[in-house]
Amino acid sequence: MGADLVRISKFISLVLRHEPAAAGLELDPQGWASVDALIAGAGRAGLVIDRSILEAVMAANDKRRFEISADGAAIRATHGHSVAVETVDSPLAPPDRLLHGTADRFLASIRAEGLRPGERQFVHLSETVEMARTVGGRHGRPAIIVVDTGAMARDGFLFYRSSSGVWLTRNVPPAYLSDL
Ligand code: HQG
Repeated sequence: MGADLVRISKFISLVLRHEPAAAGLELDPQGWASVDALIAGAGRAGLVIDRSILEAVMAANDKRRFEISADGAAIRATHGHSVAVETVDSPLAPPDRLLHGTADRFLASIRAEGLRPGERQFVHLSETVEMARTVGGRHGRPAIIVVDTGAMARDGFLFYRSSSGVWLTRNVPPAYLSDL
């Protein structure tokens, strides 16, 4: 992705996940915002975008971070929210295990406390080692933790899969964690 598209993608992530007011937007309860309002708000913030640029950002996105509604009028982030919106549908049975990518300096605390969502609404879990390593590498030297999602599901924890393919759950107690 070119530098401009990355800047635009980061701005859209910021407003659709964390700070809609930064673009003068309001999110509906499911996290949707008006595409026209987003384009106008980005312009006021100094980022000139239009629908074709928006489509280029979405196409260049390795992770499908955003989705556009069927009628083309609304856009929302698929994962990563700190604002409380209901972007997930029904809970889904997870695979037997999933992975969490983190930085090695967090491991001691994670083993003691479990995985917490921090600023976000959910703990984010990955299906592949490759994805977990990428997620963890954003924070430092990557480390990968195995989550016994099968046991969690049997114990009543709920899981959701975002349309970006990221698994989401509210928290993971330490008993369900092990090393890769
Ligand atoms: C860590 C990106 C200490 C956790 C990614 C993580 C993802 C703890 C950090 C999505 C802890 C939070 C989310 C504990 C968790 N003690 N550290 N008890 N529990 N942590 O960024 O999962 O590219 O909020 O391991 O790909 O890294 O933006 O979460 O390292 O899907 O589309 O606290 O964001 O997506 O960091 O990333 P984050 P995350 P995008």
